[in-house]
Amino acid sequence: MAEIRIAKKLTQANDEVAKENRRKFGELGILAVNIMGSPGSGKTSMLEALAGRMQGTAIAVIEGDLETDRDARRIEKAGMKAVQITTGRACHLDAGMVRQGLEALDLRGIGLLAVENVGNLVCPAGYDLGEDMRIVVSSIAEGDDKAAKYPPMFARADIIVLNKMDLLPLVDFDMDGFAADARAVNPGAELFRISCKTGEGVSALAERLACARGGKAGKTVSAKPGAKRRR
Ligand SMILES: Nc1nc2c(ncn2[C@@H]2O[C@H](COP(=O)(O)OP(=O)(O)OP(=O)(O)O)[C@@H](O)[C@H]2O)c(=O)[nH]1
Ligand SMILES: [Mg+2]
Repeated sequence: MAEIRIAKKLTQANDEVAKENRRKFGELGILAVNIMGSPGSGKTSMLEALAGRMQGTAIAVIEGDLETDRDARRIEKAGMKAVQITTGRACHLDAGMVRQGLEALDLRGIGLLAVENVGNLVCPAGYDLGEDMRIVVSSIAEGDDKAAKYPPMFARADIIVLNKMDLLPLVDFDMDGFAADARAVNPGAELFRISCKTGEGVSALAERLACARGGKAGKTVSAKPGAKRRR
């Protein structure tokens, strides 16, 4: 019982900081995107692929990993600003970590802030970071059953990205089954099929994000407390 009470308090504290983050993104007109998915699904690769296709939108990235700054270095190499948060043992980012990341970034001129969450299909789903949009990256290599087996992660996604489409001829993957499971768990989510290796589908995703960013920048202050979230 005591453990349950503590967990509730922690989540409430997280939600307060998430609100502050959301307010800040609203004031700055920045689209904040929380990118989640299994280790190796292609979260960093997707950001690298998007970088060259989002002309006119400067991207900054908060990278979350248990150890190393390898992903942040990849992001900088691709021309984006980056800050690495190493969580040690924590299997997800929380709103306080994102706030710390924001303090370390120069956000002037930034249109899109991407938060690459710790690779994990379970824990990150439970934490609001103050984001506008959630993207779950799954991949052909992981198998077609992930939406059905990890529903909380997929249920809260605005966009589901199915990456590594180039591997489809090599892997037994039931595309219709994956799409049906995703629809059953989350009928409102948009599905993008991409390959970071060949570039297939990445431009369409870039256009979708640019459009969302345009909508956000057009609002004066969009981060009102209690603003609509599909939670
Ligand atoms: N064939 C193929 N390989 C890909 C594709 N996208 C990513 N990869 C490879 O998949 C591996 C993992 O990609 P990352 O982008 O590092 O994955 P990640 O989700 O950021 O991984 P973590 O940060 O460890 O959770 C790398 O070897 C990539 O080169 C793709 O579209 N096709
Ligand atoms: Mg990564």
